[in-house]
Amino acid sequence: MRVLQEKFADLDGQTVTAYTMVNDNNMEVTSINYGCIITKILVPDRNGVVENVVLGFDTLEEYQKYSPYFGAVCGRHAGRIANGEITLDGTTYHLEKNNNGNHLHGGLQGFDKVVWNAEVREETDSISLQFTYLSKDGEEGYPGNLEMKVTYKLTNDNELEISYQGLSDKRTVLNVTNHSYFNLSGNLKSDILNHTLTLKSERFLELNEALIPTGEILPVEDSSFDFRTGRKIKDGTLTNNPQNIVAGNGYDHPFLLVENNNHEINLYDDESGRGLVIETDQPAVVLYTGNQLGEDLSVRGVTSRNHLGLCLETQGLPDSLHHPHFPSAVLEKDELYKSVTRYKFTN
Ligand code: FUC
Repeated sequence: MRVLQEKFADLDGQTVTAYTMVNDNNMEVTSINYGCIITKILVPDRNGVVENVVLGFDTLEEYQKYSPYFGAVCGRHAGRIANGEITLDGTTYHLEKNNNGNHLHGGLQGFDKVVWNAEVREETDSISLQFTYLSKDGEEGYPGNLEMKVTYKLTNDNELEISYQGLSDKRTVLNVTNHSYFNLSGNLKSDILNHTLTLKSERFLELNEALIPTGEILPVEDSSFDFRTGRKIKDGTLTNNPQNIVAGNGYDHPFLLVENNNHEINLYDDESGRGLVIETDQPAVVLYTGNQLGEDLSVRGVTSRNHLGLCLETQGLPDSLHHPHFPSAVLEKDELYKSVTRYKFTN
């Protein structure tokens, strides 16, 4: 196993480096210390052909100007917060409103748009990259100096493990995720509509027109949201279920997981034979099927289009401070936030 390092860009006197972790099966994960962005994941198909299975760019400018959070770590709070307002202990904090009057994915300059420190760690059975970042009190409106640590670890089982840690000197909120857009066809040969998703989830959050949770938790039974025995993503584009329509023809919904760390999220592409099993300790996964990708981006030479990639964002429930019956995103002063999600690729 090895790690290759290459200069990716210069940014305000800082160097952005691309780190490529390579395992003994020639699986590769490349990430940069800007936004902890995963720019590439190369994995074999059923015939051993190694290709890229995530959406990404080759230049920093594209990530800065156009990226819909490709591969990035989102925080401090992934997902939307209505009106960008949170109230903690009687004080209302006004967060950056960067999405139609609401707060999304940490604001204008969230974790996805800052330079992190990076350190390479080589162990016997794995290699890892450890990214650290100090988010200052008041950044994007959030209270507390927050010390963040994100670790990407690659093993010889073709598993990428992402672990998050956070520690704040004030009571605050924290809900982080990775926003990779997967496309298992390899090098974007097809879109993701024929991918099959199996999810251990019985309930999902209803969204309003602004894609903010209404507070209602709906059963998946007898609907295009029932992925329990496997369902193609295209089902969500062929139905007139109002929740698929509100999402822009597809899915953009948090699903509550009934199990953790037990093959709860399973994505499969029959054409290439590639599979992805995601296990997490988080209560939910947001399935976003790239409904807003549009046709304005060139993704390594491929013109973007809706449903070119899909995100499986393991996290807590969005907007939980406005819905007391949701698990809370509050992080107590000096309490260590810890979370792990593992992505295992099969072929
Ligand atoms: C996802 C979605 C959004 C948004 C964005 C790029 O997480 O929830 O609707 O478009 O990412």
